[in-house]
Amino acid sequence: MTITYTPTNPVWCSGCGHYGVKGALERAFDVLGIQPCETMLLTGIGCSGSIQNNVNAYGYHSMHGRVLPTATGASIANPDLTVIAAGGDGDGYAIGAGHLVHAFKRNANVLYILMNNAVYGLTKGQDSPTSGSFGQAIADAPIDGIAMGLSIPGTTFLARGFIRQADQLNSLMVQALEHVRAKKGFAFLEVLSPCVTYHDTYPDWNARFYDLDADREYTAEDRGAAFVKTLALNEEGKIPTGMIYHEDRPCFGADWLENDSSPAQLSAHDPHNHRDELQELMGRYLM
Ligand SMILES: Cc1ncc(C[n+]2csc(CCOP(=O)(O)OP(=O)(O)O)c2C)c(N)n1
Repeated sequence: MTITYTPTNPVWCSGCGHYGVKGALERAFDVLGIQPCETMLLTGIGCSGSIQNNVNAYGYHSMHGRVLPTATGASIANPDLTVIAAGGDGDGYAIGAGHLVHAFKRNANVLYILMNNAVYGLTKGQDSPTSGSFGQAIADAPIDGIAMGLSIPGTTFLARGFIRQADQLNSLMVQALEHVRAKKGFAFLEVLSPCVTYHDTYPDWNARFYDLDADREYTAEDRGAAFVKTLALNEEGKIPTGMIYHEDRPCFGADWLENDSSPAQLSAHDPHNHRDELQELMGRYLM
């Protein structure tokens, strides 16, 4: 039987930054020769989350804020998959913030693309945890996901792209996918992806982004220096983009992957080994 899959057209508004994220991801698949059959894209809920409908890969639309534990599970269950999680700033920095902290700490082999538009787009324009970053007169201070990641010793890949800086974004996407393909763990790529309908941050972000890749004095291999630089730029009202920090460390579960006993350990959790219990359990809820 031949299975054909035709991705549908995105439902995003004309001018939405999320088109740029989708384009960069698909271009990176091409550059690295990554096939749909070896790739899984999981998302949260939001305009950002709907990227899952439109990229040719295995997909799973998770609950709002819950994409990271779901993606971690997929990556552990099938280490051969290239697992990508995606969602918005509401998804990752508000309801899912606790999961993000633990994903940073755990270093499971997942690429997480956080599409930051500084607004709740799908629910039509409420303030998000990053809304303050455009200088609105609101009481909350904005969350900086990169600074948060730098403060957690387990992080191995922290980068920020801007869809107006397409070459840099394409390069960061390739580097992030290479990180997970090499089983180095959690790659966090925040993308500044403006929402032209409810909160057009293009002018503000155009004026404030600071390309760290172009700063010859900067090295992305020193966590302390990265932290100092990020906070100093934030103080000046700048938003650092580029490769901000990376480190080589084995991913969560790397010892299982290298250890011959790993298939036995994993098969103990194989649902097929528990078919009867599973059916009995499902029966209880399907009455
Ligand atoms: C548990 C739960 N709480 C709240 C919602 C409502 N909700 C759906 S999307 C969303 C926020 C979307 O904003 P963001 O994650 O930033 O993504 P965007 O739409 O801006 O891309 C909210 C609050 C929900 N679907 N589920």
